[in-house]
Amino acid sequence: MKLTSEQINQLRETFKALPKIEQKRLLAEARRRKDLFQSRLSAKTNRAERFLDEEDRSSFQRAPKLDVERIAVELLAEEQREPDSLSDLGPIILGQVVWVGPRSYQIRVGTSDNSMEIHPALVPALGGRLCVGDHVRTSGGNIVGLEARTTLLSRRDGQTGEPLLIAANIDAAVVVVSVVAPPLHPRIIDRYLVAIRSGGAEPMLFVNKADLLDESNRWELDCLAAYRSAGMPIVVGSAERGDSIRELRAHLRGKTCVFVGHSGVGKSSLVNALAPSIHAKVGSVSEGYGRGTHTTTASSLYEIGDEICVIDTPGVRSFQLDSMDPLELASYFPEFVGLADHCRYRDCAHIHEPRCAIKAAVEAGDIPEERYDAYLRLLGIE
Ligand SMILES: Nc1nc2c(ncn2[C@@H]2O[C@H](COP(=O)(O)OP(=O)(O)OP(=O)(O)O)[C@@H](O)[C@H]2O)c(=O)[nH]1
Ligand SMILES: [Mg+2]
Ligand SMILES: [Zn+2]
Repeated sequence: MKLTSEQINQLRETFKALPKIEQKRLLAEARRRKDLFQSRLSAKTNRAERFLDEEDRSSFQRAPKLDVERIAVELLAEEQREPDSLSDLGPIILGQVVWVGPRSYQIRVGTSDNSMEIHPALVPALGGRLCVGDHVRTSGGNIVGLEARTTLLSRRDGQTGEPLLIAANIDAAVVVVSVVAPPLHPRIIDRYLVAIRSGGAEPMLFVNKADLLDESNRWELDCLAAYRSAGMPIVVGSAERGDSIRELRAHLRGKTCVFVGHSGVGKSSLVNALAPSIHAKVGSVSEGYGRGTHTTTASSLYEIGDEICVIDTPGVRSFQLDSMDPLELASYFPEFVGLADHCRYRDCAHIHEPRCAIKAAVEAGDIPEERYDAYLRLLGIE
């Protein structure tokens, strides 16, 4: 694709306005393309060298210098591309991805009862890279472009290291946990909190299955207080008994939100509690380990009234973050943000540095120790 310098400048501006996590996704894909191009080029050079004289060889080796950011910007252009010949395809109609299955995307066009199914092979530049919540341009039964994402939630594939997209254009992400069956795992909340903030959405915690709380396990909720100080609203309730469902709805009013968390914590049950007409499939929890049985297998977007859209997602076994440096990580800890200006060093990583305002605040009890420990743990320092 040939781009004018004006288009490149405009795309650079769009790129800068994207959520950090979306910029990282494009840069990672650009790096992958650059490596692929360079390994192909060096294979070609090796093959050709045998037949080249000295002068030709040096010109061959003067391969173009590839700038990863420039490739990322071109990728963005590719994803947002308008078809070359609009007249062949018909008018452009905007739609939203409401379901991503293994072999097709479901796109809602206009109103909720008007949707169409599209095979990923018909999405040339985007194949496999769309997620629920994406706003797309469609034409003649094809997806012909992707609107720039305002927010994005993604995680890292534990095996390939590639980003796995969870939901786009969400205002809020609700981390659903339960105290009993499955048991509470606060560490996953730390990771979700960072991923949600780096994707530009507001985080919230819903502690489900409050009906199973009693004197023997209520103390487990104590560790959640630290998240309140991290600016995360917390609602304790029960999808089964209907506790705090009204409060949850009030938090979500007017927003598009995604429910995330371990399998079996009750994400789909919460969707049903908020909107009984939806009938999202609900599974069971295994007797022995209290683990979920991975009932929801694909993400779906539901409209539930009060201008609320909810995206129900499959439960995860684990949640891995993209690697990030201390300065970026600290920026997702709101309790650190104002204070970090008072550290002695501007680029203080708040680990071993002298006169660190964050460490002083932890010692004074102004920042909960759990939050500082979470920060170190996420940096790989135990
Ligand atoms: N006691 C109790 N059980 C609940 C509550 N909410 C959900 N459950 C039960 O928890 C089990 C799992 O619920 P789901 O809604 O399928 O959980 P999920 O988070 O959607 O699970 P995945 O789709 O596998 O990720 C079901 O047996 C529900 O009946 C609750 O508030 N209290
Ligand atoms: Mg489910
Ligand atoms: Zn510091």
